[in-house]
Amino acid sequence: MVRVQETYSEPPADVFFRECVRANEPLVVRSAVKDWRALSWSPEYLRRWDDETLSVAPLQVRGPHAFCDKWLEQPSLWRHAEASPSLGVNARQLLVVSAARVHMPVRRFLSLLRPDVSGVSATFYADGAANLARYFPFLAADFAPPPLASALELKRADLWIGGRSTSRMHFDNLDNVFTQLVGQKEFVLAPPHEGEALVRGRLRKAVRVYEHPGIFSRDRGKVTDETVLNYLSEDRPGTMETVKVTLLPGDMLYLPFGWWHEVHGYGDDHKGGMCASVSHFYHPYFCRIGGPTTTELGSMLINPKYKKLAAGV
Ligand SMILES: O=C(O)CCC(=O)C(=O)O
Repeated sequence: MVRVQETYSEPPADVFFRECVRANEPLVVRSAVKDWRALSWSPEYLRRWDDETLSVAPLQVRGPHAFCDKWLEQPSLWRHAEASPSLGVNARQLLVVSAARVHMPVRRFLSLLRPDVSGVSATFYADGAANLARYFPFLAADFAPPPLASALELKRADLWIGGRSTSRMHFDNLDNVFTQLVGQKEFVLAPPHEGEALVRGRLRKAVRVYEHPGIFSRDRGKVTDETVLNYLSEDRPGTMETVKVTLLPGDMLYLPFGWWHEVHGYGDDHKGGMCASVSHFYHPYFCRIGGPTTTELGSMLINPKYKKLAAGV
């Protein structure tokens, strides 16, 4: 059975490294953060930066893929999808991205958080992708890297700001300390080995195009040359052993390298429907050999970057 340990006090960095990072075990620290200014973020607070431009992912708000960032589709639905893509690329499925990111001012982004209020049949998600440094530098002083992970080398912090959202099951080649700030997030988690047999070749990305207000077009979109190996080749089957963890504001989740995660975000009605989280991403303690054309998930090795640290324990 998959289990996630929970605690109410942040462990010291050496204990966290030994029991979680080196063991590749997730950890939930309830109410880990109490004094970050980010806990009081709201649409009113963000309106100070009304004219700043953001890059955000459009999400549908109706139908089977409502609020989903990605899903699978047969290539036959897409024009220009080659019948037999290159070796090791899954020929049966495309990984469809809800729509290419669009740019909009903070003011408009905030006004579209709640589709029931805006009347627009789309909502928008500021969904990571190194967005703190590029689009939200004005929020960087409102939180800080968590002390428990100080043995690891920080790569960057990403923000996840939107309303309702679902990030499809995938894994990242990073260690992640994820902190919930506003609203709730439900994580469906599975250890690295649970998904290995469900990855059958690289998935090719197909990206739709969004046009305001509320139009998502496959025909104007395209099948790209980008392929990925960190998504399942089918919808998450019931046989995949998972565990659910719900995070409330101030809760922290350590998401180790390679762990599968599907993430459902729910906005806080008292904060204009806003949901916000931050990931502190670290160079991972583990790694896999491979590159952008690898077609199978290799075994996990200790990242040579941490050789000294590994030798010292
Ligand atoms: O919060 C989300 O929607 C996705 C988070 C995620 O995938 C991550 O932190 O790696």
